[in-house]
Amino acid sequence: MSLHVKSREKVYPGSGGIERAYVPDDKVSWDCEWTDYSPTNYTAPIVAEHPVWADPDIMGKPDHNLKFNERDGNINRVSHMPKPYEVIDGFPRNPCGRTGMIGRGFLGKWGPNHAADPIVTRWKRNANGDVICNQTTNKQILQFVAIKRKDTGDWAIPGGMVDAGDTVSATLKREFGEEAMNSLEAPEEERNTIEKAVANLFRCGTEVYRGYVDDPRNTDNAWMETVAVNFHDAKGTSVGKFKLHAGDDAGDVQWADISGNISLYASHELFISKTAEILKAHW
Ligand code: RP5
Ligand code: MG
Ligand code: MG
Repeated sequence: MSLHVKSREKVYPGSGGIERAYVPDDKVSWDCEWTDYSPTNYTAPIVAEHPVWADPDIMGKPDHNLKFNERDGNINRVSHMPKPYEVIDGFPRNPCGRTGMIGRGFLGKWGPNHAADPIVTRWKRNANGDVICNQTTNKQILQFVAIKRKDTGDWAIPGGMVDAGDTVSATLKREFGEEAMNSLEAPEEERNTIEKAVANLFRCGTEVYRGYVDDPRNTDNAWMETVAVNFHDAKGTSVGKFKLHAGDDAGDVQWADISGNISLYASHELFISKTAEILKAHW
């Protein structure tokens, strides 16, 4: 992962204008000493209220009993990064460096907040069903299911948090069903057909990425990590033929053409570019 950028964006999303301290590129690394570093302390009120999906507040409580870098009950606090993250004075420290903010912002967990990202793809076809190639690269054009996030308005992969005790594979399926097919609101019979097709396609995926996400909600003490998996409907006869319905935290949904010009939420461009490379598609 190159230097995180979105994790340093000035205005913290959804906070009503809370600003991070400015962190220049050469001060991102914790190895660079910075005695005057004065990050903003922000934890969103909804997180501070300690809902079931969030940890308790450990600010001013260095003797807390959260177990970092290990499985803590049914919460996975182990990072996907190659090394365990540092814990300084009882606080986990962002493995990719400074963000200009301490606390948890909108993230529930101290340390890694685990997500899963389903990248569902099909080939772009014309009305006759023939696959379309890009005229310059002569490579087949890939499409993926993109949702428009309600929080930032960015187009994104329909990913979601791995709930405590849940598996990555269950999360991939659930989030795709909720955000892109709106299976929650579909009539029961239709829901069954959709769920069967999704379950079939999701039986065999290709892991595209595992690690840190440059998410605009990251802080020095809480950050997003994900496992992104590609499920490719090569013939376009499975999930590729269903009508998409945005649901949950998605405001809109579409089959989006994949190319190097695409602009997406967090590090999602990186995951999509890796998918295009694996499937030898146009980029
Ligand atoms: C990103 O946030 C992940 O890559 C995933 O797409 C998403 C999970 O958060 P929510 O969609 O649940 O807000 O960092
Ligand atoms: Mg969701
Ligand atoms: Mg989501």
